[in-house]
Order: sequence, then structure tokens, then C-alpha cells
Amino acid sequence: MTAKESTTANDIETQAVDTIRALSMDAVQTANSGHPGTPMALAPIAYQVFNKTMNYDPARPHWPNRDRFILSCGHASMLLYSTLHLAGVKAVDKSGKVLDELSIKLEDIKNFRQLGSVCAGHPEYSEAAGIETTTGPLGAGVSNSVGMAMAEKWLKTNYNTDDEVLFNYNVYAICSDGDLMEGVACEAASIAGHLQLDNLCWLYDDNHITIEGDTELAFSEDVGTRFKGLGWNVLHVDDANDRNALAAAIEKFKTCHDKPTLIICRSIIGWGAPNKQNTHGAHGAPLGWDEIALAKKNYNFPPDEKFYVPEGVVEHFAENVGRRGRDASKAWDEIWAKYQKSHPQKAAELQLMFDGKLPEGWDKDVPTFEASEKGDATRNSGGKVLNAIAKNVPFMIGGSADLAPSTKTELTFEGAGSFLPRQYGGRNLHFGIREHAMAGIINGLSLSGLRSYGSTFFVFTDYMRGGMRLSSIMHQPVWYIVTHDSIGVGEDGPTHQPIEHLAACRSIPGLYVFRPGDANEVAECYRTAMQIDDHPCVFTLSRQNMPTLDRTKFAPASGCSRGAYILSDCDGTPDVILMASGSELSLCIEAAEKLTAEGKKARVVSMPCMELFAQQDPSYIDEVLPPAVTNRVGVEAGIRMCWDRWTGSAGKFVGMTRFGVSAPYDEVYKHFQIDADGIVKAAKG
Ligand SMILES: Cc1ncc(C[n+]2csc(CCOP(=O)(O)OP(=O)(O)O)c2C)c(N)n1
Ligand SMILES: [Mg+2]
Repeated sequence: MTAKESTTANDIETQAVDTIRALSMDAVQTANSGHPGTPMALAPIAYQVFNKTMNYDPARPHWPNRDRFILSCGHASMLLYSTLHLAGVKAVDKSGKVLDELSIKLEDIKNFRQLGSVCAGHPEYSEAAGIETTTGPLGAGVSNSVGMAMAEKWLKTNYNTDDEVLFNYNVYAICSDGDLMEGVACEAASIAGHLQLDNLCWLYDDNHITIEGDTELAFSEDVGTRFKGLGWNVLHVDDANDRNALAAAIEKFKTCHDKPTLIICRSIIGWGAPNKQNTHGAHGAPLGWDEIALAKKNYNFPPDEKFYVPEGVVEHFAENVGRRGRDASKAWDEIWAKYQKSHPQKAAELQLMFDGKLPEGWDKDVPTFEASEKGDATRNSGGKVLNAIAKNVPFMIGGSADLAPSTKTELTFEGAGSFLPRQYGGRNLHFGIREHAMAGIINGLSLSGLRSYGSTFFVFTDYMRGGMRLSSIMHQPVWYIVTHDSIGVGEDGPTHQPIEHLAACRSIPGLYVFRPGDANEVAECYRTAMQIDDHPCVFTLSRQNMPTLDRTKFAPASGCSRGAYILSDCDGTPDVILMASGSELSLCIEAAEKLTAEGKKARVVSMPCMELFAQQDPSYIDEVLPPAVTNRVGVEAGIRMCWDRWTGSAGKFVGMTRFGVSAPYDEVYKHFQIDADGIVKAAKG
């Protein structure tokens, strides 16, 4: 049988599904690395969702009202690449312009997992249009999907009118056993159920296999019952190859109007490979060309032809998702044109959001704080500045993991409101005590165009670090507003006193960590961060008060935009440079006064953001920290790591070397000798 004959022997839908399978097997085998079995098993699901269900225009991958497709089990990346390739999804350049070429070319698939190929080991957002989020860490993708579904609800509530429906998209996520074993997925599912996100559909690959073998080894729960308990609509498809059953289940999802849907699909990993299917051997290793040939025979494909796309398959995708998407996006354009006339102001807001820009005057209400010895906690000034900005940036939304009264992140201006079940217009999100899901959700919101933030105590960044890392990998400008930033927490003791967290956050490439030293530094750090549109930021803010510095005496806080600046100086070359972030800044000022009284020349450098400072011109860095001045003291109520770069090999550090203790905060500081006397001693030592 020739290749041509074999293609006509099958119906085109089955051929399309089998093409996804064959491309995936071939790519993994050629790379000699990857996961073939799951794409083979899930090809019918990806086909059914993408080609037969979604409103998605392959010629406009960034169309705002597109249905979203997320592959949460990112190890099955070839499933996504094959599908996007066959669907004809177009490439998009950095400016957002659609190019006249495929986002994923056959050549890219042939170079799967190789340097420079957009077909990376796991799907990487921004590598290729059509990849809606980076996945790989199990559970992450489904948590993003909840944020995307929330974004749709929020946009719909705030912008649709009775006649003009701009937003009505669904979010589909394929997930695996590993996804559903992860805590973050359960946190995310719990909030999705609570919020009744009926625009969200997870398709669970119930294949009974993970890396070590049968799921019986470690996973015996009744997933369906769990999800029912979480408030989900739970459906079953007994055979993932039964596309009619899949279609019927998806139809039921669409008609369910008060719950998210979980479709539990029984599949066979490596389906079609006679010796490897249904074994964990099909999970993460190439099948071998012999086994691939046998599988292709089963699919009625030419056994030895690699990267074979039967005639008619690409056209078949074009006639389905292509045509449907084109019609839907065209219809949307008409509505959008009408909307721009009928609601010019709202349309202008949306246009800014689509373009990733800020409204004019977004920072016009950012306050300047009066000098005050008593000062304020930076969490308080942070709350004020956040409110001042969010008021003028209508698409900025966020919330806290049940700590808004402590982190001061509630938006209190008129009309801010709360995002609640079936009341989706509010801007205050309530994540409950689910930090990791919060990070995943704010990533999902950001990937949907919103400026998003999440808030908790700094010490609990440990719980959401996976999501923070992904924010940075994906270059999303999400904010982590984390308070109670040091031993300054006081009585709550070592479990609540972050020690190593500044270093841990600074170690994530691309994450800007701000620790402002007074209220005006808060304002300037927020102003600076708001203009960073391709990196996440962390704001670590204090529970305890710190003085609001008199800026007629000290340098202006606008120096924060350079990461570090000379706050106060001496005449001539300093004998010592004292530098600090956050609440320790005022201790340095006090120490400098003492040193000056003793006839020493001291400079104080405020360093709220090391990452920004490191990016400055070397001449500026040398101006702030002249190389000739080697007597330097870094001061921070955290561990020393990160400071040596600035203090140099002769430098000293005043900070923490162990976990904290429970006591009133000023006593804790004294106990660890993080005070002016300790700094003076280090400066002289
Ligand atoms: C958070 C996280 N832990 C561990 C892994 C490594 N890993 C990749 S796939 C996998 C499990 C595979 O089982 P399943 O999720 O059921 O996928 P299947 O083999 O059925 O495709 C593991 C442990 C990971 N990617 N993410
Ligand atoms: Mg599995």
C-alpha cells in the first residue's frame, strides 16, 4: 500500500488524530529524548478540543476573545506542538504583528528539544504563538487556567454590554495524574469551584500511569468524588479515543452554568504501540524506530516515513478550527468596531490593556509623604500607593491569601469591590489561604492582559516560589506584595520571621526585589516597578514603623529608580560606606551620625533594589560605591548572601546568621545586635 492509498483508507478525522500521534513519536525519537506516550494517548482529546470545539483563529493567535488551550502536563509538549502545527497557527513577532509563517513549522518539530527550536522540551510561553503559558512543573498550568477563567469573567462583567459581547471565551486545560496529585491543582480547583467558574474545563488524562509505574503505587483516591466535593461538574469518558463521547462531554460542559467541569478521560498511554502501550515505559523515553513502525502500521500510516502529514489533514484543520475561528474573530471585529463608537472610553481602556500600556496619568495620585520621625510601616504606605495607582489603572486587579487586613492591599476606593461567586466585577480578589494557587492565578490573569498582584506574608513566598519562578520565566509583570518582611515581625517568632527569603527571591533571575526604606521610597519603588512591563516584582514591606525621612536633608527618593543611591554623604572621600535596604536604612543614618560625631566620614547608600542597581551604568555604580572605598558595611535583617557583591571582599555585614526569636520586635533587633551600635562597631572593625 502506498502512502497515498493508506490515507484514503482512513477517515480524515482519524488521520488527523493519528498525524498528531505520528509527529509526536517521530519528534521524540529523532531527539532521542522526550515523552511520546501521552501525546499518542491524548491526540484525540487535543483534536476534539482544538479542531472541533474551540473558537480560535489560527491567523490571529492573540485575538482577545479566543478560547484558551493549556497543556498542563507539559511533558507531553509534542501534543501541543503537533496540534498547533497542523492547525496552522501563525507566528507573531515581538511587537504583536502576525507573520505570514507558521508559529511551529515542521522544521521546528524535526528539531524538537534542540537549541534554538521553538519546540522546547516543555512548552515555553513566548517561544511560539499558541503556547498560552509555560508548563512543565505539574499543577502549574491548571492553576494558570483558573486565573484565565477569572480574567474572562472579570472582563465580561466590566466590559460586555447587552448588545456587545466582547468576551465570552472558555478555558480548556489538559491535565495528568501528576497535575492532580499536586497540591497547587487542588488549591486552584477549590477556588474555581467556589467561584463557580463555568467557563473552565479540565480534561483529566486518567491513564493510571506515572513515572514509577501504576498509579496504585501512590494514588488511590476517587478523583471524581473529590472534585464533586470541590463544587465541580464531573463527567466521564471511558475511552479517550471515543470522539463522540468527548464531544458529548464537552457539550455538557457548555451547558453547565454554575460550575467548572472536569472530564475524566480514561486513556492508554502510548496507544497503538503494541509492546509499549499501557506501560510506564511509554512515558518518558523514545519508543524505538521498530516500535514506531509497528504503531504506524496500526494507524494505517506508512511505517517508515518520518514526519509524515497525510494529504488533506492540514486542509481539514483549516476547514474546522480555521474557518470557525476566522468567522468568530471577524464577527468580533464588527462588535469591537461598534463598541469603540458606543463606549469610546471603555474601548480605549481595553485597547491600552490589549497593547500592554498604561493609561495617561496613571501615577498622578501617587502621594508624597511628609517627613515624620514616628513614620509608618511600609505596608501602610504600600497600601496607600497601591490604591493611588490602581484607581487610575482600571485593569489592575489582585488580592491576598487571606491577609489583606495585615498586608494592607485591599483596594478601598469607590467602586473597587470584591470578586465573588457570580459577582465577577470586583477588583479585590480573595484567594483564601492558597498561596501557591494565588501565584498561578495571578500569572493566568497577567497572561490574559491584566496587571495582577498577590499578597501574603514574606515568609510564605516559600509556598508560592514555583509560581514566582514561572512569572519570571514568562516575563509577566505580576507583583508579589509581601509584608512582615523581617525579624521586625516580632512576637510571631521564627516561623514568621523571614531570614533567607530576600536572598531566595533575589536568586530568581529576572525577578526585581524591592525593599523600600521609607514611605517615599515605597512610592518611588512602585512607580518604577509599574513601568517594568516584562518582569515580575516583589515588594517586601515592613510590619513595624520606620521614620519617613526628611527629603530636604536627604537625597530625593527618586533615586530608587536606579536601584540604589547616595542618601546622605560626607565631604570628600568617605572613610566608610554604610548601605541598607528597608527598615535598616534608618539604623544606618543613626550610625552615620554617631560616626560623624567621632570625626569619621560616612556615606549612607540606600539600596532598595539590587537587581536594578546591578543594571546601571558602571560609572554610576562606581559613583555610588567608589572602588577606592573598601570599608563598607551592608546592613539587612536577613542573611548575608547577595551583599558581598556590594560590600566587596573587605566588606562587613550586619544581619542575621540564624533563625529569629519570638519577642517584641525592638528586643529582637537588640538581641541580634542589628542596631546603630552594631553598625558603628562593624564600620570601625
Ligand atoms: C512538580 C513536578 N514534579 C515532578 C515532575 C517530574 N515529572 C514529570 S511527569 C511526572 C509524572 C508523570 O505522570 P503523569 O502526570 O500521570 O503523566 P503521564 O505519564 O501519565 O503522562 C513527573 C513526576 C514535574 N514535571 N513536576
Ligand atoms: Mg498518568
